[in-house]
Amino acid sequence: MYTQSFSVGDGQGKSNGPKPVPVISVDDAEKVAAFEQKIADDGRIEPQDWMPEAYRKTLIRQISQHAHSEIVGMLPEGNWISRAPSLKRKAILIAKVQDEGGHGLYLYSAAETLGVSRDKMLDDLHTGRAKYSSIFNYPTLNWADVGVIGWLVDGAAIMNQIPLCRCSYGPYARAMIRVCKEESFHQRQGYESLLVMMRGTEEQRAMVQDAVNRWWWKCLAMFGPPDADSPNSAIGMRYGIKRFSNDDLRQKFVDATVPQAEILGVTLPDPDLKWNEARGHYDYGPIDWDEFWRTVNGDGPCNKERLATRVKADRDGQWVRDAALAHARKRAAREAKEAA
Ligand code: BYC
Repeated sequence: MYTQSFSVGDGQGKSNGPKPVPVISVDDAEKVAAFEQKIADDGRIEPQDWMPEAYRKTLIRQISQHAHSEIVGMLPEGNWISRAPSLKRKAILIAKVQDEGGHGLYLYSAAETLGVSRDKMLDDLHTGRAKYSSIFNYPTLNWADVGVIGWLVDGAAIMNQIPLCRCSYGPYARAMIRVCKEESFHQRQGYESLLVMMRGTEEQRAMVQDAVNRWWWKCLAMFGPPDADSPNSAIGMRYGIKRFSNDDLRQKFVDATVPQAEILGVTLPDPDLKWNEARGHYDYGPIDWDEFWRTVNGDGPCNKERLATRVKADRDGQWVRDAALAHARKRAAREAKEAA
């Protein structure tokens, strides 16, 4: 754990009186200056470095939500492993879902370097205190949904996550490099499977279009609320955690995806979608933010099901963790005895 002498953490200010004003000693001021300089120089902050409490908290919030999104993100596609249409598609899907589990593990490990325990993060997820990406609270109704998740959901994730490879916190940035490599494979396999379906029967093409119609708007919302309604953006940008705003990334995603949709031969379900010569970007229609917030706040179509599945998986896996710990304890005792 770090000693954060400039800390204005949770425990402080709980009394009824006025919040104590943090006293900045010369020593503290030097630490703040060194931290700020490293951020200004686009350097990396490492776990052993001094950091302001607000930086640590912002990172824990974002990285843990990101980790939760990865492991909850295994569920909508995991539903289709037993129903994949061929051995090849099944093998690809198993590998992809495993990758998402791995991403969750890298990210929980990165968050742990900030002094929060994995048990605490998982407890927050399982009790509904923690957020995870809104996108995983929608159902996967047909096989084309799996392809569309790869193409659009992973495509949106890559757009958001490539800049995180340059995030100011070293362990998060390094985890994201590996995550992005794998996500890019996920996106391509999804797009390829949709290309195959679009060259298939009329019914297959209709399945793809139906899946695109259901996922398109949810993917645009994935980037988070509009910049004007994004309370965390200012601190994320100031500390070099976020490099682009929610709206900028959303626009980049739209601009990159429209030509891909044309090649695929699907229509994106937005009558307002058109190239704006003056802006040099595609214009797009309004996003239903009420629906987004309802889903984020627990009332989406699959929120309850997703959480219940996670809690059950955690409970069912308890004996494995107990056994691993018992084995580790026995081994440590044996080694200590042999060394004595
Ligand atoms: N869903 O101030 P804002 C993946 C929350 S994994 C739910 O803009 P920030 C994948 C936000 O947390 C995808 N909640 O926040 C995995 C905040 O609430 P709190 C996940 C959302 O942090 C498996 C409040 O709204 N990717 O793609 O500056 C298979 C206000 O928002 C959402 C990441 O986590 C949402 N969509 O910006 C396939 C990437 N959006 O915390 C694919 C890392 C916003 O104040 N995270 N909220 O209670 C980020 O880049 C940023 O955290 C966000 C939000 C852009 C998501």
